Amino acid sequence: MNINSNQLKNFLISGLDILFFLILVTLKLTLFDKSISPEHFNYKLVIKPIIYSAICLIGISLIFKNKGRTRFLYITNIIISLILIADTVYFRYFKDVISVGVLRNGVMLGGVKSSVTDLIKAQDFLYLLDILIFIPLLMLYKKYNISPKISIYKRLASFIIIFTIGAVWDGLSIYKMSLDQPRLITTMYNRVYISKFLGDINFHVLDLYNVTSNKIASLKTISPQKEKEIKTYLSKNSSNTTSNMKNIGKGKNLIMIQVEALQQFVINAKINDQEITPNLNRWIKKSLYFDNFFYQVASGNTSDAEFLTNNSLYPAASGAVYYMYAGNTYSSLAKEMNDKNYYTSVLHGYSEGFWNRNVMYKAEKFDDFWGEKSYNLDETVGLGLSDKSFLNQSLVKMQKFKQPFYSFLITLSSHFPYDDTKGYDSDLNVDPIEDTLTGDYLNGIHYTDAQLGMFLDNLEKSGMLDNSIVILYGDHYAIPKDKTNELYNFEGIKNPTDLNWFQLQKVPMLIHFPKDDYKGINHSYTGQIDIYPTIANMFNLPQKYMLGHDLFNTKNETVMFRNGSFTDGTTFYVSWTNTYYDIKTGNIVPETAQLRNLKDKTLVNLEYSDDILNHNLIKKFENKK
Ligand code: GP9
Ligand code: MN
Repeated sequence: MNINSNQLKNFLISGLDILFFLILVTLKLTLFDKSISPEHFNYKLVIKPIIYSAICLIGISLIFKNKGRTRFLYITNIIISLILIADTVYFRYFKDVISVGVLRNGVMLGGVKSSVTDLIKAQDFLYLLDILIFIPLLMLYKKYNISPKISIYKRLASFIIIFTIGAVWDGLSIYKMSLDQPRLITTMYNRVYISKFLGDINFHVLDLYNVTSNKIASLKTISPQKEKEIKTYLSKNSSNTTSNMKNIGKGKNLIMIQVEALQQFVINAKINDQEITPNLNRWIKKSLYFDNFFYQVASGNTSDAEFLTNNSLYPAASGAVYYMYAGNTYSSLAKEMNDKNYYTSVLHGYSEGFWNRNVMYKAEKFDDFWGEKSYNLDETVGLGLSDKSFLNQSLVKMQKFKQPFYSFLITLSSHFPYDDTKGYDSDLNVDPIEDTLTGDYLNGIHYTDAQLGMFLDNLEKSGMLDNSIVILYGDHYAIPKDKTNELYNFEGIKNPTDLNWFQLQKVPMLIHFPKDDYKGINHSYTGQIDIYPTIANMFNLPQKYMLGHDLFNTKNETVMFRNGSFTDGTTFYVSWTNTYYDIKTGNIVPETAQLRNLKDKTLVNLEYSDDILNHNLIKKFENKK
């Protein structure tokens, strides 16, 4: 079919609005990506998903008649420009992009010390410059609007074809990222990364999709009977028959330290006759130490650990609570400590938006979140601000806090893949496992151990420990499953079973009391979910909606995991093989009625926890009071 030049000219003019939209939107989104990650920017990585997302929008525009199409593209272009300006300004302060959660929880720039006007720069409005191009184009277009009337059927057909092409290509880009970063798309733990590698439109579409699907899940009604059943279970679960250690924290500060990737196998362990964690070993001797304490995180990883210890509820089965349920009401540790006139804050020297923390901490009612912006980033070790500088600067902050306070500190430097050997400057001889992940990890945790020792010693010297209770624990494993053989070799475990693996999934947990009181070792099988009820008993806080147990007043040693596995201290149930192991002998044992009952109870606990989150039940329970 030969197209004469006149027809070609008409075709190009009639499609000018589409062409301009595609070029300008691609350019703006690419420039935005460069602005949020100048150091690692590679347009080749992001240009395709950006174009695919623009093609989807163009596909939608084809539904409209010509003038309507141009108007749709014009308005869409303005909206994209405004989103880019807002994300640019937000990124300038939070090093993050805006999400629905940020808007919903009002974590905008309101609390920003420097006013928003200081953050907006004239060049930000360059994103709107093309609108001026569009206006003349519109005039030209109206003048030469020679495009033939296109029937609704043809318009629908072109919408379906073009939108489908764009959506399939875009979907493949998103799927590829989900393979490279398995948890990222569902947990959205690093919004900047998604925006950087998929383009800002795709990020916001994914964010909207996640929020909408969570909203739909929560629309499923829950029967009043089920609500009552959960409420009754919760009140029974936290009723104590004894009152050991009750209210011993009255008027005292609470300092809770969550240590990045502190896995228990390093405690009191040596390599080449050197202690790996000499400082923690020393402080464990001055504290009450729980040597059968398990992490219970799921795909929310670090943020799940925080959620467990501050709310005593289970993490989400998939995705991250910190992202999916940041709009819920919680009876969190911070909220209940606030009600006791404590000053509550989180201290973590990393980007405020990572794991949606700045949004979630507002929901948990922390008075303040001292994030990366509140620290002098004078030294980097591992993922960001060094533990040494973070802890030294945090001590200075804490000495100014109104007392009594609850301070929740989260360390960072001992973060996977533990390869900052220069920063760790470790004196540990890890031969013959140097150049392995485990060898690198030992150097990393040896570094963090030294900083924790310095911090605790300084707290002691400052006299702050005379009136503070300190809880320190690890957030999750350090050696991932695909490197477990290194760990078995290090531990000298031959022919490992799932029981060996599970027994290695412990993290240290210590509680230090003034004057080193109550020190010793507690062998009870416990988990992160039990920390909050234990604190609640010590500080006389209400224990209303907790699924964990107060470790000083419970016989219950059941530790339940998100995947349905559990242990009662005698037997370990591994859900993925439906197998029971006797902990003492390591042998596989048959299911008994009691074990069956515990298996069912684990699933009930997980179900209740999911219902509490999906239906925002704490808000309902509080409103009915
Ligand atoms: C970042 C740090 C790491 O803030 O907490 O989180 P993780 O990758 O361990 O979940
Ligand atoms: Mn972590």
